Amino acid sequence: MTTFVLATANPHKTEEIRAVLSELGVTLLARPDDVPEVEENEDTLEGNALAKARALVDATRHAAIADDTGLFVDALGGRPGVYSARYAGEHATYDENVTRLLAELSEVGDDRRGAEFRTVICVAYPSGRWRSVQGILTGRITRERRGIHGFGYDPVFEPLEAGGRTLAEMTPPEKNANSHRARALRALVEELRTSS
Ligand code: ITT
Repeated sequence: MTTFVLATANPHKTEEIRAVLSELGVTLLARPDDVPEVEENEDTLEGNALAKARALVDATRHAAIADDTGLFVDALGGRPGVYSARYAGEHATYDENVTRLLAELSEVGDDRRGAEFRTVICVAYPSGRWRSVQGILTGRITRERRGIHGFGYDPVFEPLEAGGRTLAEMTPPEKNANSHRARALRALVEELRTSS
């Protein structure tokens, strides 16, 4: 299996991707520091993931993989979705985004707080060929933050099969065993096995 450059600039995502892929036998090269961050201007996760992967292919001439993730909340018609990083404003912190989410859902009943994380992983090659795969984790948004692990919306996201714990109440290996990102990464490895 090929070696890939990892396109994400997010250290939390990098750690999770490395942990899952090392178990699956894929080697990753670090993202060179001098590659500028890509503007995420597309209106789909796949469009953004492809733009991020292609930028790294152009900069390194190596095959690259990129992740784009969003939180899709049922009661908000799928928002913040592709715009999850800037839900509370252009340079919003994780904490500000979570505060806005809890505020928007404050009047929403316990039976209507469904949501899902979707991760699209894109692999792009110097030849111009590319592929994408998706991983989905279904759950609900809690009424308050719980847990100290993970990042982003993890403290308020309770996966359906997690026995009432949020993702932030799971250790990194527990999150990585079944998360949206882990599911997408496993699909990627399957795709690489069958297409090579
Ligand atoms: P790169 O584009 O450099 O990969 P990013 O932080 O911009 O990093 P995304 O656009 O994919 O990443 O992610 C959008 C937001 O979704 C991110 O800022 C987090 O708030 C949230 N997010 C992504 N993955 C998450 C996860 O596993 N758990 C909780 N929140 C997550």
